[in-house]
Amino acid sequence: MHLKILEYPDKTLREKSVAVEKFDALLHNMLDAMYPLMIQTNGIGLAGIQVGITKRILLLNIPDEDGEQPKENLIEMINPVISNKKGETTYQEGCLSVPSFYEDINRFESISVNYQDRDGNTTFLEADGLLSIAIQHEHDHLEGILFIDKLSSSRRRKFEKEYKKMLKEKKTS
Ligand code: Y12
Ligand code: CO
Repeated sequence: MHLKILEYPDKTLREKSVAVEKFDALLHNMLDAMYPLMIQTNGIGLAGIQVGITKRILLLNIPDEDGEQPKENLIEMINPVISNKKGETTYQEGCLSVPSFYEDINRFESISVNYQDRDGNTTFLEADGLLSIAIQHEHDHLEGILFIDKLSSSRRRKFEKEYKKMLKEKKTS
């Protein structure tokens, strides 16, 4: 399965992803194809919609203390539901679908997540720190929300200007 990361302002990124009902070989193939793409592009999180798959699936692989991302640390979440949102934290976020742009974003500090694994088994996770931020960022993708939507209107205008310029330069280079 050949996948490509969709980049803003691709309209597909605005679609709402649908719940997974079949935990079959097709789902496994999609997850297996997303993982190497996330690692090759230096990602730590990737949602299905970012590669044009409108299903409620996401991958997370938070770097360890040595900056490594061993595959055993990979978390696959199917149909995640976030609850128990507590506290507030700010982190400079980036997104593979919004290349070369990083901005401070406010999120909940800690969350709980109910989700299914690739075989449909129900799982529960309590998260804080970078994992909590990454889950919230990726979960937003499932709703068609990008981190740039959370910017103040003045920061958003600045972003749109800079991003347009970057796309223009990319085109002519
Ligand atoms: C904290 C904040 C945000 C997340 C969501 C997951 N975000 C990413 O995985 C972002 C990856 C990223 C990688 C880049 O590097 C390359 O594309 C090679 C990058 O650099 C450029 O676009 C030039 C930007 C973002 C989780 C936790
Ligand atoms: Co993203």
